[in-house]
Amino acid sequence: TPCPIPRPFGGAGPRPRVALVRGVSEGSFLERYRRGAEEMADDLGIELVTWDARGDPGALPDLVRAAARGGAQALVVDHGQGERLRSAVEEVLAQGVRVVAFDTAIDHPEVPEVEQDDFLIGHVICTRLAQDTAGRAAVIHVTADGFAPLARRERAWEAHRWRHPGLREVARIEANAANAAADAEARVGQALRAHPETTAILALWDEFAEGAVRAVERAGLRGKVRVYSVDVADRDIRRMREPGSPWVATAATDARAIGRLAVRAAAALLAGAPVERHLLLEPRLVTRELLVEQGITGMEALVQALPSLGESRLVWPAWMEALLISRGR
Ligand code: SR1
Repeated sequence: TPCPIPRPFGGAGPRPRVALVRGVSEGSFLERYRRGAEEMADDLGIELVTWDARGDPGALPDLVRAAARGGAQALVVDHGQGERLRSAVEEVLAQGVRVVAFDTAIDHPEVPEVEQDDFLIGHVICTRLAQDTAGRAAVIHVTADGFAPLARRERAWEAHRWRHPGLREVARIEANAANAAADAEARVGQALRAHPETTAILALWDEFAEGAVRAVERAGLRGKVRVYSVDVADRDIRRMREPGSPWVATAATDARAIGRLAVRAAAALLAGAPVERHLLLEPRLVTRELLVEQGITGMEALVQALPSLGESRLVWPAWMEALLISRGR
């Protein structure tokens, strides 16, 4: 029997409208997230509109309200600060608007949260750092304040420092999320001058890693300081593959899969389908060695080599697959 496609999908009416309300949009990883969300919306016949706070968490609550006033039936909100956002989210929920969070701890029973399993991401990259250095390293740690994924990754770093007392944090940098790579480059450069004993940099966002790599190269420290990071994108792969690159490993999911999952979760809520509260994507370790040895030059080849980075199996109700088939996708 054919699978019925629920309203507001598949009928003759106007396309359902979903808003991507972005706290942070800077960098290759989050650009790939946007493209993934757009593709999934297109596949499902959703009109996707974007609102962008450009790294200013204070602007996000008003954008949530504006997106609802603009007619969005569901929102995907990323990189907000839960306590600052909660009342705006509760207001729009009360108006019947559905909400999905990505990298935002809203902590509301009606709001599913998409996450890259950030404790695990932190664990995976810190394990590699500890293994490569036999548990002894002088580490510059680059993060930013006020972002749930970074706070979770940092917890893993704290646990690893407890586990390996020889991992010493010589500097903790809180870089500016609105100007991430350039700010990280400048501040890592200063930290390298202040701490010439540094042997590793732990950068909890690939934008910070990009800045850290430039700082290491500028300081002529290739071969002495290694960079460990989170996230992967085409630009990162190119950087990691450069001869003698200090960027040796990153722990990541594919941002495209995140964008696609977030939009499917919004679509499922719109159709009245249940969605799990915590939608966790599985991260993988990507090493420079793997990229060079397997000749991987971009994200599509990386996903082929590590298929668990590809499309998530989460939130695929039967009607959604039927809808895609009916739309020739
Ligand atoms: C400012 S938070 C940056 C992080 O958000 C995305 O989840 C990426 O993983 C990035 O590391």
